[in-house]
Amino acid sequence: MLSAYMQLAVQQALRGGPATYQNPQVGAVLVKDHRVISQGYHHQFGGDHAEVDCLKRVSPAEVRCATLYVTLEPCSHFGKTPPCCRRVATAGVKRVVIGQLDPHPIVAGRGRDYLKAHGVAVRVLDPSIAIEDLNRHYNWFYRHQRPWITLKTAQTLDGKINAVNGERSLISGSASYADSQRLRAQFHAILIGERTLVTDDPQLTVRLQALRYPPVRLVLLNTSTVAVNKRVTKADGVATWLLCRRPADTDAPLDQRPNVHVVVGDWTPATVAAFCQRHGWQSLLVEGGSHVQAHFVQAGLVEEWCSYLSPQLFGGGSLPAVHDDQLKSAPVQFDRPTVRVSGQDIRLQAYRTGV
Ligand code: AOF
Ligand code: ZN
Repeated sequence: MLSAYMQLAVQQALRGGPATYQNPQVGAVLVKDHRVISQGYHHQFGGDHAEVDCLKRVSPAEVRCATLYVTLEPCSHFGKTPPCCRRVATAGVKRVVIGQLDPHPIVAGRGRDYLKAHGVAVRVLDPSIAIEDLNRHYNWFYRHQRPWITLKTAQTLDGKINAVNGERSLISGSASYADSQRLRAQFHAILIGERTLVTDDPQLTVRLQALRYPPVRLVLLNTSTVAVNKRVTKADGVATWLLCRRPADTDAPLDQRPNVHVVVGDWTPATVAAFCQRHGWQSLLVEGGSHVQAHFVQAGLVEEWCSYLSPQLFGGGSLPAVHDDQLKSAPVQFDRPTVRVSGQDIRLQAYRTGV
């Protein structure tokens, strides 16, 4: 169980939300004589870190001999801001309770060590305490050197994603639409394949909230030609990367669109993950279709499953959410399911066993 103070720090951290982008969500609470004297959080990428936000709200005299509860190890590097561990130690904080160590190689225990070396009492919470959920994607990215990958489907009870092969079908309802928009907002990148591009012509944008760092759009294609008239390549200010297996005869129509990038390569789930890693995209939401989903599952590169199940059946002829021809028998197990009603639909979410 988290202490009440650490729970408060977590609440603070959550206020940062997607605005912290590639930085973690971090919250801090300063306590003296059993009283909370300040709270703060990391508001946005490039902004003050949580400790600084918290410390700047109280007088230097008050800070002396206080205890700081911070959800993440104070940083030890000169980045966009000076190191927090130094700021905390020089402010005279007596004790620091740390929610989790920072897996970023630039910190990785150095913040804790600095504090200890400068006479601050430090306690790091046991990793089994669920504080790590706060920055699941960030933690995964730095521990595994690849993005956290979630597979999302909107499907019928018989596992279908469209009624007629090659035609777009409306499957989930408005509550699930809103929910999937919130899901998208948590990711750095969204991926679809060519068939989904052609059948659905999706925008792949987050439209229900304003985001400073909207997820980039990735599309797996044979050549870029098919994307020229699609909505993902419109100049809407969101970056789109067309991951093509072959060069097109010409990319001229796309050259005029500054947000569109064409990259020809040998694209597999592993090379897509490596591409995301190189760009610092810590999380990838795979949104279809049937073949792309199957390839990612088969490759063992799906950490999380999220399905909106519409209580209807489409029956024969149509494509399943995950194309079974591509799957060897029982390739992946998921567990820890969460199920809830989402308007007319059922939302099912689970994690790959062992994640
Ligand atoms: C903290 N408190 O609130 C955050 C931390 O680019 P910079 O300079 O902002 O540094 C980003 C790194 O600093 C980030 O990857 C993580 O290691 C740490 N973030 N640290 O003590 C904070 N946001
Ligand atoms: Zn910091």
